[in-house]
Amino acid sequence: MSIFNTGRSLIHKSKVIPVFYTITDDFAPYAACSIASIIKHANPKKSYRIMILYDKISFRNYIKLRNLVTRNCEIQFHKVRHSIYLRAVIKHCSNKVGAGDFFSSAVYFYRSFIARLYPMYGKAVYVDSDTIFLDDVAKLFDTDLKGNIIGAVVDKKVEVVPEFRQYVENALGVPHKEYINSGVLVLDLKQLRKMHYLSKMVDIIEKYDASLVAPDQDYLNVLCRGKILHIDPSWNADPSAGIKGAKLVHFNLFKKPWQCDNVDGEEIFWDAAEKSGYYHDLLKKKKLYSVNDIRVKEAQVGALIIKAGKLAKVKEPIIKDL
Ligand SMILES: [Mn+2]
Repeated sequence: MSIFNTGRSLIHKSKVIPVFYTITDDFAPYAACSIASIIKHANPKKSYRIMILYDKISFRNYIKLRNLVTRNCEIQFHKVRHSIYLRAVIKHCSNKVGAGDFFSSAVYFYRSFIARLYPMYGKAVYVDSDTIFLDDVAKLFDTDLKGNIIGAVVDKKVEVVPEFRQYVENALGVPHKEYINSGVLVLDLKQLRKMHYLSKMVDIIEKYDASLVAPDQDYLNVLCRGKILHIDPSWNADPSAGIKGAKLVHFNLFKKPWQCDNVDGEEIFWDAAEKSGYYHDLLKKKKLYSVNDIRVKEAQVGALIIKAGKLAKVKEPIIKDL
């Protein structure tokens, strides 16, 4: 734990709802919007603990995030220290930089560290920073996992993009209707510890050093296959597939309301942004976001789809012998 903790731990551990974010400094404004949306829909009779796992964070961002604390919603910060596992992940990621990978930061892998870093919790929720809640996260936390290791929503992008679909089926050996998006997760931490999830994942990383499309998400799908509860899609609604009745909107991958206009659900984002402490920062940033930036991003997404298409041509799954 770091000096950044709020220091008030009035909330009893067994009753608290732990919600994890994993960020690097750039993600702080979006995480703040998501956290503001949790607070907006929080049940006053319940207690929430937002855990922010980070690699680096500026003092300004720390103060701004910390300012979101309320009576029943505390915020804790945790700088993830280097361990043998993290070193392996960082080494793997550094090999991939420049290969057109979106997910070349070790921070994307931090969600895989939660079970190991927090032996005091049996269950937790993980959410990406590019999400906005429209309902109480406690309801998501209360999902009965029915003996499964994780609860998550089937990935819409895989359904929609043929290259992604072929990639998960051929390269990962996961039926596309089973492949989940890892942006919203209900985690059975006890089971993740019991199966030694982190060391298993690191073993695979070291053994194959594979260049995948969405590494941490792909590993989660492969390692937990058959033990994943598919939860209601309204808990991870993708604007490109419609957000009617959504309990959580996930501005995943393609279009972000803080970069482009006319994104489905943008008013939901800006509404949360107003309470995040970053409203003016975000508006300013959006104005500076150029047509060229949008083109670069589209080219990156295009490259990722091409990569998926290439990897889909393999004769057998890349990762075998789990
Ligand atoms: Mn996301």
